[in-house]
Amino acid sequence: MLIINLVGLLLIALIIWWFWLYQPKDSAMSSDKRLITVENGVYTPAQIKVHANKAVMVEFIRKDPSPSAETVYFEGLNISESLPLNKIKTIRLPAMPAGEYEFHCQLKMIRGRITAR
Ligand SMILES: [Cu+2]
Repeated sequence: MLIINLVGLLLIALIIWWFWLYQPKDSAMSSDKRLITVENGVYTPAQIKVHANKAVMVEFIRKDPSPSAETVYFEGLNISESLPLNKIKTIRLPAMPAGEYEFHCQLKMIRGRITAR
């Protein structure tokens, strides 16, 4: 009886740990540089997370030859940069207050989002 109770407690502890306490390592947060690929009309990844109030470098590599994909605009940051084809372009983003920031191509067909927190 005691053994069964112990096993039950252990299971409960395991469940609590798994669902509430365990958090997979957030690789997006741990590195200070992100590489975003522009290909087939999408940004990959299209969602990136950054630390709020801390400048960050993002790298873009554009494999999408369409002219509209060439420029990336960061809403609310007043940044627009042109992306060379098949070459890594590094863009420095200023420290952002916590919030959501959209980025997109010239015609807003390709969209992404930065979450600063
Ligand atoms: Cu476009």
